[in-house]
Amino acid sequence: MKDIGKKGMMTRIIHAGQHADPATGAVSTPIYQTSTFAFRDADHGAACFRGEPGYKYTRLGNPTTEALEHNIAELEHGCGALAAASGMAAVNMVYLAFLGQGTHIVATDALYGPSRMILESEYVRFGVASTFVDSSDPKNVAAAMRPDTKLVYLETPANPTLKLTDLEACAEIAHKGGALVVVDNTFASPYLQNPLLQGADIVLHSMTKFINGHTDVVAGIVVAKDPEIYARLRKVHFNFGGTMDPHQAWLVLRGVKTLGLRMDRAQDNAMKLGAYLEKHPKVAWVRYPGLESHPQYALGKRQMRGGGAVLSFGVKGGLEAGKTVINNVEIATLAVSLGGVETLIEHPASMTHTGVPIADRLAAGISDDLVRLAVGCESYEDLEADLARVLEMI
Ligand code: LCS
Repeated sequence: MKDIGKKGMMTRIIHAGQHADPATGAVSTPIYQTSTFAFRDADHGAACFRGEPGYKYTRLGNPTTEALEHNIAELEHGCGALAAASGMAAVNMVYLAFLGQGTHIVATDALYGPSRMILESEYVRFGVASTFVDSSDPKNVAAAMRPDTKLVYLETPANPTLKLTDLEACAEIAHKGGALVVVDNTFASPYLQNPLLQGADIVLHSMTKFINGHTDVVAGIVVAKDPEIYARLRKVHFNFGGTMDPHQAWLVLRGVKTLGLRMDRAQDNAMKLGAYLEKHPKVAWVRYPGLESHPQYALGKRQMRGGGAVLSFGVKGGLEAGKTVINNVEIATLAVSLGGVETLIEHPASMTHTGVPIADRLAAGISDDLVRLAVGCESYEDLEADLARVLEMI
């Protein structure tokens, strides 16, 4: 493997964890589409199962999937990564590895809907208690800590409020209380933020979003900071079985190579659109970490390398007027998800976050009028003209 640890970000994205295929010299990692691997003899099989290097069975490791895991582990500055069938499989890998009867988790209140719902509706059946707080103020995290708190689970920027959480401050609080810090880094991607360098112990992604970037794969990954955490996650992951298929891994590997190019472009579009919307007379409010109007602009500057490519806004006239926007845009597509090359628009209160009880949703800042715009890589003028046209319809 090439030593690219100290190289520039674009070089690292393209080369991290990659090497020409040892069997053929293929530069693009081949898709090892096999469920199992032949052993040379009985002793070789036994050695592989004892933990010596060698592939055994695709759920327990596959060269294509590992090429992706090595890439993301390197980009996130972790010791190892585990690719998962979906972002939710990644979230559950972490919950299952560290939560159980009599344990407690403190989490950001504005999490992606199902990451929160599954704690409230399923893990509670197994004796896991959860407290959701506005983690944008670390004091709220400190106040929620209990002697049985095992995880502090943070999403920053949060979906869809774009609130930021101070990772260093929260990591200090969590570690003092004996808990591990997990960060869902989906919105920033490793291109813009590296939580493991800011005190986190585990970072995870829905790779369905920016890492893959082409709206054609559902996938997730978990990266561990140290080998002990990695070993615990690995054991749970391999036995619960939410692992990644080699073909899926290959698609994501192809997507990640352009992460920096796509992110630069989408972020530039998002910044310009945010500034445009902020000045528009029909727009009530805009939330985007790259704008000075964001209440945590200074924190974003410190902890991220850019504001990302998702923004939320409300129009004057509330939900009904917002629906006029959502229903009439032509370049932006009305669809959930984000992080692809195409711009998507959605209404979290009735779509991605509909399962969160109304009072909790409102308390987390996910208002009825919130429209989420996941900005893509189109020509900026077309995106602005599209919004300008529909805003005139209100
Ligand atoms: N974490 C975050 C921050 C997410 O936004 C999502 C999906 C997940 C985890 C789960 O990942 P998945 O299993 O879907 O790969 N977010 C979605 C969204 O905002 N719209 O549609 C899906």
